[in-house]
Amino acid sequence: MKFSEIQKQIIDLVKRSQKILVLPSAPIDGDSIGSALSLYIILKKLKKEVTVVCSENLPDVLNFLPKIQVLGQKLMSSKDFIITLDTRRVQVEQVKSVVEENKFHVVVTPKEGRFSENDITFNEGQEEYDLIFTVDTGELKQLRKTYEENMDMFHDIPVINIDHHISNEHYGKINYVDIMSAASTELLLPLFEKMEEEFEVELIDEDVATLLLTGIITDTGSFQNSNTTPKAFAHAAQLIAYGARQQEIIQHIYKTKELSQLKLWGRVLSKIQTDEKYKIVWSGVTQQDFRDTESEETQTGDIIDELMTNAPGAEVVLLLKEKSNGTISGSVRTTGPEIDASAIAEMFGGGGHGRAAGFTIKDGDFRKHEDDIINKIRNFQAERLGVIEENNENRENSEDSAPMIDVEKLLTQVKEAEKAQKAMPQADEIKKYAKSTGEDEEMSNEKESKFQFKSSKDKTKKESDHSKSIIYKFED
Ligand SMILES: [Mn+2]
Repeated sequence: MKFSEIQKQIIDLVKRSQKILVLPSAPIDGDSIGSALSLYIILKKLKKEVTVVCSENLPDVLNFLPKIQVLGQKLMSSKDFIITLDTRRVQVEQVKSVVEENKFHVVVTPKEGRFSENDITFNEGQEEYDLIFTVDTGELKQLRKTYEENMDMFHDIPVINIDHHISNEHYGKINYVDIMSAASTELLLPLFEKMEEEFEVELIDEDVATLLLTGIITDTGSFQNSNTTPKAFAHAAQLIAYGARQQEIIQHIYKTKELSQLKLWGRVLSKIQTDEKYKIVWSGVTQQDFRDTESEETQTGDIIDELMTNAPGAEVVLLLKEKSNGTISGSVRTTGPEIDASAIAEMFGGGGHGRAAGFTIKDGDFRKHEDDIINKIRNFQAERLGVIEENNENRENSEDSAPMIDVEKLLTQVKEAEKAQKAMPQADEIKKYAKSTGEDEEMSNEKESKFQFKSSKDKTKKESDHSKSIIYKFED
């Protein structure tokens, strides 16, 4: 079936539905939540009741997204029995429950006035919805608890499945699935445009455009992954023309994280030590390092892998981390299947997999343990490599071969990246700048990307048609 026909079917079903449930896949990413929230805005504009639920936590970096506050974590389950009070007439002051033998009382205290029997309705959880949208969800299992706890609902209520995963199981009543799309939001854009025509209302605003662009940017790794098609670029350009706040997305999702990560990476590099003979590369981060670089303990997860890829000559890569709870944790990576990382971690009471493992040492005196740990790993390697122990002098002098890791080069890269990062105008400055340009300034959007650094409070009005050249007018 042609996509235009599927879109038509979706629109027909939306017309016939009033209470709509929108479900992004878990874990939440920019595409799943961008799809879900843009649908929320569109359906609200069409005067529908809309609920968005995901049982998993939202990553902090996505907190800036418009309408993020509507995301709920739990669906009223099909087993729930719901007593609903109509509060248009009388407001609720307090609710408590009293248990008696064979009776359970719900006591509702009104703010003012009195509740009557007519204010009460009874509902069973799932009967509420008449349409479900799943977005960016290859199989229903990916909805995790929302699916596990409400399986019946997915049989009883029509499902519209909007997705781009190659593994999509076509479980919907309508399956709007295109594996050639870089993101699910890419599929929503033409659907929303068709809805605009059909319902004869303007639906795609700057918030919707921002949400859709978020999906494309995150799923293509900011247009770096191999799934970045010409169509993805074209859709992104179209969304920017609709007023998508591209710089706001980049700023929140990539830039803020990157600077602290870069600094931490620089710190780890500056403390790198190597043992050429036993092919070990290691470094350590202390609490002081985390404070100095304004980074989080969790950010070392990427760092160990970064170390790995940059030390091809090493066999064992180790990162020691002093944790805030006073313990030391060690992450071990090995560069070949013949070196068992879990065996190394086991020497310190840990474990893991063949190529990646970890351990924790409770008494966290960092310096005291570091030498001891490295010596044990040297012995492990000595045994494995069958190397006859030479004296220390020989070991220190064996610097004629190429280094296992080129720290100098990497440090230069970090410095340059930090410089570039600092040269980037920050969102606050841009806001000020946009304000200082005055009320009546007009500019074309292709002229200067700086003006896309708008906070969500800054209003822009489109003065021309979407497809023609775009002129923005700033209001204060
Ligand atoms: Mn996706």
